[in-house]
Formats: sequence, C-alpha cells, structure tokens
Amino acid sequence: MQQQRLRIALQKSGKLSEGSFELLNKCSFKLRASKNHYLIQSNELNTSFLLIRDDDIPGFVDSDASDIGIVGENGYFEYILENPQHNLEVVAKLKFAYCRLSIAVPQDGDIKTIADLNGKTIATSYPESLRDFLNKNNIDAKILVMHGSVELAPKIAIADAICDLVSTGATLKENALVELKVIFESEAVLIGRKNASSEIRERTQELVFRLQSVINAKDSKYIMLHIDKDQIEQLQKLLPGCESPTVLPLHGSDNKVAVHVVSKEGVFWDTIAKLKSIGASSILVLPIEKMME
Ligand code: PRT
Ligand code: ZN
Repeated sequence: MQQQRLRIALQKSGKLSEGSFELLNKCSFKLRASKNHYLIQSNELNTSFLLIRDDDIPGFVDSDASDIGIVGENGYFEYILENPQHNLEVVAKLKFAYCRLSIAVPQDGDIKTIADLNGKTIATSYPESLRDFLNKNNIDAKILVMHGSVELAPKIAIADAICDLVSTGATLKENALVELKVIFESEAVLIGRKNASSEIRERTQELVFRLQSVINAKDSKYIMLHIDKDQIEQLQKLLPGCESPTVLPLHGSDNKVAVHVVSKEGVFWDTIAKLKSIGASSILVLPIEKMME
C-alpha cells in the first residue's frame, strides 16, 4: 500500500515562515515561498506542506487536517487555553522566532506594578494567555481584544496598557511604552497530536532527527589549533561544551599538540583573543553543517 504523505502546516508568510523554510531547507527540503502556492509536495520523507496563517495551524493539527505544524509557542499556548479538550502536544522546540508576551504600559503613566492594573483596560491579541495571567495573579482588569496595532491602544486612549509580543523592544520604545511584566517566553515549536498513529509518530521522529541535527549544529563550531600540552585544561575552561577534545601529537615537537574540539556555544572574537593569550596558534574555526548526537 502506498504511504500517505506526512502533512506539515507552516506559516505562509510572517515572522515564523522565514525561519521555518530555512530550517527545513537545511534538512534537504527544497521549499520556496510563493504568493500563490498553498501546498508544496516534496519527495523528501514523502511530505506535503500546507502554507496557512499561523493562527490556523494549531486548529489544523488538532482536527487532523494536518499531522504536524510549526507555530510560535505563544500561539500554541493561546490555542490550548481556548480549547481545553485539545489533543495537541509540543514535539520539539526549534530555537528560532524567540519572543516574549509582555504587559507594557505608557512610560510616563501611573501604572508601576502589576497590582496597578486592577480596574484598568488591557489591549491584546492574546486574550486567553492574558486572562490566565490575570486570574493567577488575582488582578481584575478588562481585556480588549485587538487583531493588530495593539501598541497604538494607549495612545488613542482605548486602553491603559497592552499585552503583546516583544522581540527587540523597538516597537514599544517607538510608542513610548515600557515592559511591566513578561508573562510568557516563546520560540518556534513543532506540534503534533497526542493520539497520532504510530506510523505518523515514527515519521515525525524521522523529521525531528533531521531538524535537531541542524539545530544542534547551528551555534556549534569545529575548532582546530596548536597549543602546549600543559595548557589543555585552561583551553577547556575557555571553550565551554568541549569536555573531551581530541589531542594529536605534532610531528617534530615534544611540547606542542594539535587539538580538535567541538564547541557548542559559538566562538567569538574575544574567545579567540583568550585562546591566543594562552599560547594557541594555527587556530581554525569551522562551521558544522549537521550534528548527530
Ligand atoms: O498572517 P499571519 O496570521 O500568519 O501572521 P501574524 O501577523 O499573525 O503573525 P507574525 O508573523 O507577526 O507572528 C507569528 C509568530 O512569530 C508569533 O506568534 C510569535 O511566535 C513569533 N514572533 C517572534 C513574533 C515576533 N517575534 C515579533 N516581534 N511575532 C510578532 N512580533 C511583532 C510584535 O507583535 C510587535 O508588533 O513584532 C513587534 C515587536 O517587535 P520588536 O522587535 O519591535 O520588539
Ligand atoms: Zn496570525
């Protein structure tokens, strides 16, 4: 019998789509965003990609219109609060589209603590997440649901505060708002159904293995250098995540060795300067494409 395609829902265009496409393409899919395409079929792992609005992704997966999907954790959280009977689970965290859902207030206003929100109006596109936070903190505030431009609400005096996603903080600053409280930290996640068939689970895991190999490699570097044998301990302190370096003898030298090591935390210029200060030479820093653990 012919295997069904694994159906994967992605955001068509927006803050999640670029990262989703980039990650999947590093896993050998050849996806290209196009205005008029809502469905892309791929022979790679026999998959089909549905390109839709991010808000629709949890519902699509929950109702079996798609097997898995990539969404912001905040969108997933909002959905499961709104649909307590849901059947969804987070299958993997994907380490991109980092942001936070925060309550923000006018910088010169009189709201200084979360208790000051009592009796106030808060504009948001994430009413369930906000309600959950307010309930847990015994705050009695009115929620005004807006589907965009939430940051304008205090300026036009329809709300006293907002609850919105923040990434760099530039949008808040532009609108003379300051963060009062982070209520949810988010990144992109792969979601699936808890009651998926064993075949779908297995095939999802095949994809997750690929995704994780690429994610693990993203910040990791392969480093090769020469150094005095007795500096190896110092070297390990400078390169976190390199518990067991490969140490090779150097022809014609009693003291110096070649060290090969994978550093999982990126290597910056200041690290290189520190390596040099303990006598490292011939330093090579190479990117890693995939890393299977
Ligand atoms: O059309 P569609 O419904 O698919 O897209 P959308 O406009 O609803 O969503 P989109 O693309 O804005 O966001 C999709 C998801 O990306 C969110 O649910 C988050 O999980 C994630 N994400 C990551 C962000 C941001 N970073 C982000 N900065 N989503 C939105 N923003 C917005 C935020 O709302 C605010 O307007 O960017 C602005 C703040 O950015 P800074 O950098 O100025 O702080
Ligand atoms: Zn959306």
